[in-house]
Amino acid sequence: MNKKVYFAGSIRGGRADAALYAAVIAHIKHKNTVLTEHVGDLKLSLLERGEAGDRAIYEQDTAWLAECDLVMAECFCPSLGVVYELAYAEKLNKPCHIFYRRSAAQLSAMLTGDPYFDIIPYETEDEVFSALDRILNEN
Ligand code: 6K6
Repeated sequence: MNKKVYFAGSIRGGRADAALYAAVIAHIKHKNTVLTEHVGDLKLSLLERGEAGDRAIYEQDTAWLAECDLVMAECFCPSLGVVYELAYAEKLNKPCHIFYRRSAAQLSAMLTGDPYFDIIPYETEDEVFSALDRILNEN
């Protein structure tokens, strides 16, 4: 089944992993829909505000969180926006899958301590893709 995926990744929190976001988004898009493609935009600068202001970004992103079937978040770069989105999605009872690079990132206890979240440690991009396929093929 084609699922609507809300992919969350750092923007103002830092773009060190932007190429990974782009690869993950391209992978998901083979068979599913990604509502938040801009997160993988490699040309996006840290100060980018887009054509819309912050209020419009908030309105659009919370509408997409309400519309999506599931949330996938990459948490290598600590991002206030991503953590906000995860808490918001939990309130909406959306399934939330959190990826983080085992050797490079320490997740907040507020994420790892919350049994609602599916936490997926990885080391290689291939591990990310197989976990994504498993999740997207469920149900
Ligand atoms: C225009 C083109 C690309 O980005 C823009 C403008 N900025 C944003 N547009 C849409 N969503 C955003 C934007 N800035 C942050 N977000 C949301 O917050 C995304 O869904 C990310 O998952 C998350 C990143 O938060 P920060 O705190 O790292 O910026």
